[in-house]
Amino acid sequence: MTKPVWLLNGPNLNLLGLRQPEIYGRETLADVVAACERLAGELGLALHALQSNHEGQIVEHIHAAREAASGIVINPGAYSHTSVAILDALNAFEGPVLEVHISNIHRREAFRHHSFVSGRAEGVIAGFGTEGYLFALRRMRSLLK
Ligand code: CA2
Repeated sequence: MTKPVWLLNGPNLNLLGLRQPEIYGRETLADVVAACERLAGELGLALHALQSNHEGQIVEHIHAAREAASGIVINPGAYSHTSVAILDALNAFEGPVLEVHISNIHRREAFRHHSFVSGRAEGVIAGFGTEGYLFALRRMRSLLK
């Protein structure tokens, strides 16, 4: 059986839909995961969704993904801009990695313009709202063919 795609969401993304809708939209994380599960089903992919507010926990999830995931779609949240540890963990993962940002990080504060994860990712999607996760899943399907 094909391994699932892992959808990893980083810190504060559990608050989606509850605050700052002008930046992150009105959908909750549960809504986003449900939409991703629906699309994954249509694409013939299995999906395993996780969210953590803790850098080390995200690193542990990526380690577990080495055996259990075919690919990773990750929104590392603010850790995108700070975490060499998450980059190193992703470098130890052999499958495709796609990075998603709900907002257009390049149009925001300068400290958000650089992502450590982007240097590892096969592709980066930013500024398409929560639809970006769906675009990433479609691309992941192509990469896994
Ligand atoms: O645009 C994105 O997806 C980000 O990864 C979101 C991160 C931010 O630090 C990155 O620069 C860009 C923040 C996620 C915070 O999510 C919230 C959602 C609702 C209310 C408060 C925070």
